[in-house]
Amino acid sequence: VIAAHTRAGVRTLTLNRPDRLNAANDELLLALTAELRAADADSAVRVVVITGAGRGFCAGQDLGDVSGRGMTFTEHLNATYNPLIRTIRGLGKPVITAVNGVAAGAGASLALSGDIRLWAQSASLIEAFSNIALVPDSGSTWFLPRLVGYHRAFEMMALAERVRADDALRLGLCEQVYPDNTFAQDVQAYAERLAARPAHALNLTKQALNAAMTGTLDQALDEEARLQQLAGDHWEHEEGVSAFKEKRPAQFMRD
Ligand code: LHQ
Repeated sequence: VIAAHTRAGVRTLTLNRPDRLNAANDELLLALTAELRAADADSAVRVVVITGAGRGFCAGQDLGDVSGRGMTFTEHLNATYNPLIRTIRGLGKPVITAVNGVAAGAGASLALSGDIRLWAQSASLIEAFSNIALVPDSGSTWFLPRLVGYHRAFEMMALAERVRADDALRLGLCEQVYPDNTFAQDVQAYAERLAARPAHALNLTKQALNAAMTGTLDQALDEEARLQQLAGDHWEHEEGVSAFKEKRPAQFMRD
Protein backbone atom coordinates (compact mmCIF):
# COMPACT_ATOMS: atom_id res chain seq x y z
CA VAL A 1 0.00 0.00 0.00
CA ILE A 2 3.08 2.27 0.36
CA ALA A 3 5.87 2.25 -2.22
CA ALA A 4 9.14 3.70 -0.93
CA HIS A 5 12.53 4.64 -2.29
CA THR A 6 15.46 6.85 -1.28
CA ARG A 7 17.43 8.94 -3.74
CA ALA A 8 20.03 11.59 -2.88
CA GLY A 9 18.88 11.85 0.76
CA VAL A 10 15.21 12.13 -0.24
CA ARG A 11 12.89 9.39 0.98
CA THR A 12 9.75 9.24 -1.17
CA LEU A 13 6.68 7.47 0.23
CA THR A 14 3.98 6.85 -2.37
CA LEU A 15 0.42 6.02 -1.37
CA ASN A 16 -0.31 3.11 -3.63
CA ARG A 17 -4.00 2.32 -4.06
CA PRO A 18 -4.43 4.15 -7.37
CA ASP A 19 -7.72 2.49 -8.40
CA ARG A 20 -9.29 4.04 -5.25
CA LEU A 21 -7.48 7.40 -5.68
CA ASN A 22 -5.34 6.22 -2.74
CA ALA A 23 -8.28 6.26 -0.33
CA ALA A 24 -6.96 5.35 3.09
CA ASN A 25 -7.66 2.14 4.95
CA ASP A 26 -6.10 1.18 8.28
CA GLU A 27 -3.32 -0.78 6.61
CA LEU A 28 -2.25 2.22 4.55
CA LEU A 29 -2.38 4.63 7.49
CA LEU A 30 -0.37 2.37 9.80
CA ALA A 31 2.17 1.57 7.07
CA LEU A 32 2.65 5.25 6.22
CA THR A 33 3.15 6.13 9.88
CA ALA A 34 5.68 3.30 10.30
CA GLU A 35 7.56 4.41 7.16
CA LEU A 36 7.73 7.98 8.46
CA ARG A 37 9.12 6.85 11.81
CA ALA A 38 11.71 4.69 10.05
CA ALA A 39 12.71 7.63 7.83
CA ASP A 40 13.11 9.81 10.92
CA ALA A 41 15.50 7.26 12.42
CA ASP A 42 17.49 6.76 9.19
CA SER A 43 20.52 9.08 9.05
CA ALA A 44 20.69 8.67 5.24
CA VAL A 45 17.33 10.46 4.95
CA ARG A 46 17.29 14.28 5.07
CA VAL A 47 13.88 15.04 3.55
CA VAL A 48 10.69 12.98 3.27
CA VAL A 49 8.21 13.28 0.39
CA ILE A 50 4.65 11.94 0.60
CA THR A 51 2.87 11.59 -2.74
CA GLY A 52 0.25 9.45 -4.48
CA ALA A 53 0.33 6.88 -7.27
CA GLY A 54 -1.91 7.42 -10.30
CA ARG A 55 -4.24 10.39 -10.77
CA GLY A 56 -5.16 10.99 -7.13
CA PHE A 57 -3.21 12.09 -4.04
CA CYS A 58 -5.56 10.68 -1.39
CA ALA A 59 -9.37 10.55 -1.44
CA GLY A 60 -9.60 10.35 2.36
CA GLN A 61 -11.09 7.48 4.27
CA ASP A 62 -11.89 4.48 2.07
CA LEU A 63 -15.67 4.58 2.30
CA GLY A 64 -15.87 0.95 1.28
CA ASP A 65 -13.85 -0.01 4.31
CA VAL A 66 -15.63 1.73 7.19
CA SER A 67 -18.43 -0.54 8.32
CA GLY A 68 -18.07 -3.38 10.79
CA ARG A 69 -14.65 -2.43 11.98
CA GLY A 70 -15.74 -2.64 15.61
CA MET A 71 -14.29 0.71 16.55
CA THR A 72 -15.98 4.01 17.29
CA PHE A 73 -15.08 7.03 15.16
CA THR A 74 -13.11 8.43 18.09
CA GLU A 75 -11.19 5.18 18.61
CA HIS A 76 -10.51 4.93 14.89
CA LEU A 77 -9.10 8.45 14.64
CA ASN A 78 -6.99 7.94 17.74
CA ALA A 79 -5.62 4.65 16.40
CA THR A 80 -4.82 5.66 12.81
CA TYR A 81 -5.19 9.23 11.48
CA ASN A 82 -4.12 11.13 14.58
CA PRO A 83 -0.82 9.25 15.11
CA LEU A 84 -0.06 9.82 11.41
CA ILE A 85 -0.61 13.58 11.59
CA ARG A 86 1.29 13.84 14.89
CA THR A 87 4.19 11.91 13.37
CA ILE A 88 4.39 14.27 10.38
CA ARG A 89 4.25 17.40 12.52
CA GLY A 90 6.75 15.98 15.03
CA LEU A 91 9.18 14.53 12.46
CA GLY A 92 12.70 15.90 12.89
CA LYS A 93 13.05 16.33 9.12
CA PRO A 94 11.14 18.40 6.58
CA VAL A 95 8.11 16.60 5.15
CA ILE A 96 7.01 17.60 1.65
CA THR A 97 3.46 16.71 0.64
CA ALA A 98 3.64 16.39 -3.15
CA VAL A 99 -0.01 16.65 -4.13
CA ASN A 100 -0.20 15.02 -7.54
CA GLY A 101 -4.01 14.88 -7.83
CA VAL A 102 -7.18 15.19 -5.83
CA ALA A 103 -6.86 15.43 -2.02
CA ALA A 104 -10.25 14.93 -0.34
CA GLY A 105 -11.44 14.57 3.25
CA ALA A 106 -8.64 13.27 5.45
CA GLY A 107 -6.54 13.30 2.27
CA ALA A 108 -6.94 17.09 2.24
CA SER A 109 -5.76 17.19 5.85
CA LEU A 110 -2.76 15.08 4.86
CA ALA A 111 -2.00 17.44 1.96
CA LEU A 112 -2.03 20.41 4.35
CA SER A 113 0.06 18.69 7.03
CA GLY A 114 3.42 18.92 5.24
CA ASP A 115 6.11 21.47 6.05
CA ILE A 116 6.24 22.23 2.33
CA ARG A 117 3.29 21.61 0.00
CA LEU A 118 4.06 21.18 -3.70
CA TRP A 119 1.16 20.73 -6.12
CA ALA A 120 0.80 19.51 -9.67
CA GLN A 121 -1.22 21.83 -11.91
CA SER A 122 -4.12 19.36 -12.01
CA ALA A 123 -4.17 18.76 -8.22
CA SER A 124 -7.16 19.87 -6.17
CA LEU A 125 -8.36 19.86 -2.59
CA ILE A 126 -11.85 19.20 -1.26
CA GLU A 127 -12.86 19.45 2.38
CA ALA A 128 -15.28 16.66 1.50
CA PHE A 129 -16.32 15.70 5.03
CA SER A 130 -19.64 17.54 4.98
CA ASN A 131 -20.68 15.66 1.83
CA ILE A 132 -21.10 12.66 4.11
CA ALA A 133 -22.20 14.80 7.05
CA LEU A 134 -18.99 14.41 9.02
CA VAL A 135 -16.73 16.91 10.76
CA PRO A 136 -13.32 17.76 9.28
CA ASP A 137 -10.68 15.64 11.00
CA SER A 138 -6.99 14.70 10.83
CA GLY A 139 -6.02 18.30 11.58
CA SER A 140 -8.05 20.16 8.94
CA THR A 141 -9.78 22.29 11.61
CA TRP A 142 -6.33 23.36 12.86
CA PHE A 143 -4.45 23.77 9.57
CA LEU A 144 -7.04 25.46 7.39
CA PRO A 145 -8.14 28.50 9.47
CA ARG A 146 -4.47 29.28 10.13
CA LEU A 147 -3.95 29.42 6.36
CA VAL A 148 -7.10 31.10 5.09
CA GLY A 149 -8.85 32.45 8.20
CA TYR A 150 -11.99 31.22 9.90
CA HIS A 151 -14.50 32.35 7.28
CA ARG A 152 -12.90 30.89 4.17
CA ALA A 153 -12.19 27.71 6.12
CA PHE A 154 -15.82 27.44 7.16
CA GLU A 155 -17.01 28.07 3.62
CA MET A 156 -14.65 25.40 2.21
CA MET A 157 -15.82 22.93 4.85
CA ALA A 158 -19.53 23.71 4.56
CA LEU A 159 -19.76 23.70 0.75
CA ALA A 160 -17.04 21.11 0.02
CA GLU A 161 -16.16 22.82 -3.26
CA ARG A 162 -13.07 21.80 -5.16
CA VAL A 163 -10.10 24.20 -4.78
CA ARG A 164 -7.81 24.05 -7.81
CA ALA A 165 -4.06 24.64 -7.89
CA ASP A 166 -4.02 28.30 -8.92
CA ASP A 167 -6.46 29.21 -6.14
CA ALA A 168 -4.57 26.99 -3.68
CA LEU A 169 -1.38 28.92 -4.43
CA ARG A 170 -3.15 32.25 -4.02
CA LEU A 171 -4.77 31.13 -0.74
CA GLY A 172 -1.52 29.80 0.70
CA LEU A 173 -2.47 26.11 0.64
CA CYS A 174 0.71 25.30 -1.27
CA GLU A 175 4.14 26.78 -1.91
CA GLN A 176 4.66 25.83 -5.57
CA VAL A 177 2.63 24.55 -8.52
CA TYR A 178 4.44 22.53 -11.22
CA PRO A 179 3.31 21.21 -14.61
CA ASP A 180 1.84 17.70 -14.45
CA ASN A 181 4.30 16.23 -16.94
CA THR A 182 7.42 17.26 -14.96
CA PHE A 183 5.91 17.05 -11.46
CA ALA A 184 7.92 14.10 -10.11
CA GLN A 185 11.24 15.56 -11.33
CA ASP A 186 10.36 19.03 -10.06
CA VAL A 187 9.48 17.60 -6.63
CA GLN A 188 12.73 15.62 -6.50
CA ALA A 189 14.77 18.70 -7.48
CA TYR A 190 13.03 20.81 -4.82
CA ALA A 191 13.56 18.08 -2.21
CA GLU A 192 17.26 17.80 -3.07
CA ARG A 193 17.59 21.58 -2.67
CA LEU A 194 16.02 21.25 0.78
CA ALA A 195 18.23 18.23 1.58
CA ALA A 196 21.34 20.39 1.03
CA ARG A 197 20.21 22.84 3.72
CA PRO A 198 21.47 22.43 7.33
CA ALA A 199 19.43 19.49 8.63
CA HIS A 200 19.97 20.11 12.34
CA ALA A 201 19.06 23.79 12.06
CA LEU A 202 15.92 22.96 10.04
CA ASN A 203 14.85 20.42 12.66
CA LEU A 204 15.15 23.12 15.34
CA THR A 205 13.38 25.63 13.08
CA LYS A 206 10.47 23.22 12.70
CA GLN A 207 10.29 22.81 16.48
CA ALA A 208 10.40 26.58 17.01
CA LEU A 209 7.65 27.25 14.45
CA ASN A 210 5.46 24.43 15.74
CA ALA A 211 5.67 25.86 19.25
CA ALA A 212 5.12 29.43 18.05
CA MET A 213 1.93 28.45 16.18
CA THR A 214 0.20 27.85 19.51
CA GLY A 215 2.08 30.17 21.86
CA THR A 216 2.56 33.81 22.76
CA LEU A 217 5.35 36.14 21.60
CA ASP A 218 6.96 35.88 25.03
CA GLN A 219 7.01 32.09 24.76
CA ALA A 220 8.38 32.27 21.21
CA LEU A 221 11.23 34.56 22.29
CA ASP A 222 12.15 32.15 25.10
CA GLU A 223 11.94 29.13 22.80
CA GLU A 224 14.06 30.84 20.13
CA ALA A 225 16.70 31.64 22.73
CA ARG A 226 16.73 28.00 23.89
CA LEU A 227 16.86 26.47 20.40
CA GLN A 228 19.40 29.02 19.13
CA GLN A 229 21.86 27.65 21.66
CA LEU A 230 21.42 24.15 20.22
CA ALA A 231 21.88 25.50 16.67
CA GLY A 232 24.84 27.68 17.57
CA ASP A 233 26.67 24.83 19.31
CA HIS A 234 26.36 22.58 16.21
CA TRP A 235 29.02 22.14 13.50
CA GLU A 236 26.57 23.35 10.86
CA HIS A 237 26.77 26.84 12.31
CA GLU A 238 30.56 26.84 12.25
CA GLU A 239 30.48 25.63 8.64
CA GLY A 240 27.96 28.30 7.62
CA VAL A 241 30.03 31.11 9.13
CA SER A 242 33.31 29.77 7.68
CA ALA A 243 31.74 29.46 4.23
CA PHE A 244 30.49 33.04 4.44
CA LYS A 245 33.91 34.38 5.39
CA GLU A 246 35.65 32.29 2.73
CA LYS A 247 33.08 33.39 0.11
CA ARG A 248 32.16 29.78 -0.85
CA PRO A 249 28.93 27.76 -0.66
CA ALA A 250 28.39 26.04 2.70
CA GLN A 251 28.60 22.25 2.70
CA PHE A 252 25.91 20.97 5.07
CA MET A 253 25.83 17.36 3.87
CA ARG A 254 28.28 15.27 5.91
CA ASP A 255 28.71 11.80 7.45
C1 LHQ B 1 -13.17 5.91 -3.41
C2 LHQ B 1 -13.03 7.02 -2.57
C3 LHQ B 1 -13.12 6.83 -1.17
C4 LHQ B 1 -13.47 4.57 -1.58
C5 LHQ B 1 -12.86 7.68 -4.59
N1 LHQ B 1 -13.36 5.59 -0.73
N2 LHQ B 1 -13.40 4.69 -2.90
C6 LHQ B 1 -14.08 9.38 7.65
C7 LHQ B 1 -14.71 8.24 8.20
C8 LHQ B 1 -14.24 7.54 9.30
C9 LHQ B 1 -13.22 7.82 10.03
C10 LHQ B 1 -12.20 8.75 9.84
O1 LHQ B 1 -12.21 9.81 9.01
C11 LHQ B 1 -12.95 10.03 7.98
C12 LHQ B 1 -12.45 11.16 7.26
C13 LHQ B 1 -12.72 11.26 5.79
O2 LHQ B 1 -11.80 11.19 5.03
S1 LHQ B 1 -14.30 11.55 5.30
C14 LHQ B 1 -14.14 11.88 3.59
C15 LHQ B 1 -14.01 10.64 2.77
N3 LHQ B 1 -13.78 10.96 1.41
C16 LHQ B 1 -14.71 11.39 0.57
O3 LHQ B 1 -15.85 11.59 0.91
C17 LHQ B 1 -14.32 11.58 -0.87
C18 LHQ B 1 -15.10 10.62 -1.75
N4 LHQ B 1 -14.64 10.75 -3.11
C19 LHQ B 1 -15.02 11.73 -3.93
O4 LHQ B 1 -15.75 12.63 -3.57
C20 LHQ B 1 -14.52 11.67 -5.34
O5 LHQ B 1 -14.10 10.37 -5.61
C21 LHQ B 1 -13.35 12.65 -5.60
C22 LHQ B 1 -13.90 14.09 -5.59
C23 LHQ B 1 -12.25 12.49 -4.56
C24 LHQ B 1 -12.74 12.36 -6.98
O6 LHQ B 1 -13.75 12.37 -7.94
P1 LHQ B 1 -13.46 11.79 -9.41
O7 LHQ B 1 -12.19 12.35 -9.92
O8 LHQ B 1 -14.71 12.02 -10.21
O9 LHQ B 1 -13.18 10.23 -9.23
P2 LHQ B 1 -14.26 9.06 -8.89
O10 LHQ B 1 -15.25 9.57 -7.93
O11 LHQ B 1 -14.74 8.48 -10.16
O12 LHQ B 1 -13.30 7.99 -8.12
C25 LHQ B 1 -12.50 7.03 -8.81
C26 LHQ B 1 -12.63 5.72 -8.10
O13 LHQ B 1 -12.13 5.86 -6.76
C27 LHQ B 1 -14.10 5.32 -7.96
O14 LHQ B 1 -14.16 3.92 -8.02
P3 LHQ B 1 -14.71 3.19 -9.35
O15 LHQ B 1 -14.69 1.74 -9.00
O16 LHQ B 1 -16.07 3.74 -9.60
O17 LHQ B 1 -13.74 3.56 -10.43
C28 LHQ B 1 -14.43 5.78 -6.56
O18 LHQ B 1 -15.47 5.06 -6.00
C29 LHQ B 1 -13.14 5.53 -5.83
N5 LHQ B 1 -13.04 6.36 -4.64
N6 LHQ B 1 -12.84 8.10 -3.33
N7 LHQ B 1 -12.97 7.85 -0.30
